[in-house]
Amino acid sequence: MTYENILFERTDGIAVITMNRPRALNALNAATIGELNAVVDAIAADSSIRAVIITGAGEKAFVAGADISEINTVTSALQGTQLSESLHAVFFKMAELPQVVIAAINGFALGGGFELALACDIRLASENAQVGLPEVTLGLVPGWGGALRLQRLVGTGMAKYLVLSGERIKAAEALRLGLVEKVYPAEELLGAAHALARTITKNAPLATALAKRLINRGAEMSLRDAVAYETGIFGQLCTTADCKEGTTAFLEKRPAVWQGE
Ligand code: DAK
Repeated sequence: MTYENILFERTDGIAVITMNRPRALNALNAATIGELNAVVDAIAADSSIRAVIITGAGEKAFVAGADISEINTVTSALQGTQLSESLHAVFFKMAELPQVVIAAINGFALGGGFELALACDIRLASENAQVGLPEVTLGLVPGWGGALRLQRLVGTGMAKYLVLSGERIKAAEALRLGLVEKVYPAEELLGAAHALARTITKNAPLATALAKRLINRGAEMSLRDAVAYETGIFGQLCTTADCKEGTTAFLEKRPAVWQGE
């Protein structure tokens, strides 16, 4: 399947989603959101894909936000609500994927673009990247979960600082604040994302899928409930063929061969 605003490639178990509207710095219009939804569905249905990388076409932007010319035409609260819900649904589907989703932020990730990166599991950035939530400069609040994911990622004070100021944060500062996990020279970013994807996919597939789910669900629970949830997952993994294989391979001083069972 080909898409108008997204490039979607699969190689050696790693899928790369490239947001591809460079004339608008890859801004998210309704058509692109529909395509992203279809791509995420395709990934969910393809167990040969073990990891996902999301990046932006061109050298300037990951995604420069929602398409401002489209937002400008929204005339009713219902239309705005539907626009909001459309991407919420995609982001929750991404969270439910067993595959890790890595954002390779190769330039501006602003507004909806930063919200997309925040909905990914891990954020890597190029040295020229800039992130921010400038919605208040347009008379809006982040409408795709950005303020709330940011609050969970870096705390209430920093979330308020970033959302209320609308300030753009350069990569080095974003790293210091915990908005991104690693920063690389621009020409090394995609290679680093692939290397991280390969590192993760060398590990036991059920364990990595359930580790992602544990951290995602655990973030929504009290610590007491979260550790009870962890105990269930841990017990479940102890009975898998992969746990037997992983521990046996260690004792036999050989690499493990995973079955995903
Ligand atoms: N939408 C549409 N076009 C955009 C765009 C965007 N977000 N960002 C850039 N472009 C277009 C520019 O208009 C320009 O088009 P032409 O003039 O060449 O036709 C082209 O991309 C190149 O951009 P610039 O010429 O501006 O490039 P510069 O290097 O000078 O500046 C920049 C780069 C990223 C600093 C600048 O383009 C910029 O400030 N862009 C806008 C950033 C921004 O404010 N993004 C939107 C954040 S608000 C909602 C849910 C969510 C949202 C809204 C509603 N509902 C549920 C209703 C989310 C809102 C947001 O994302």
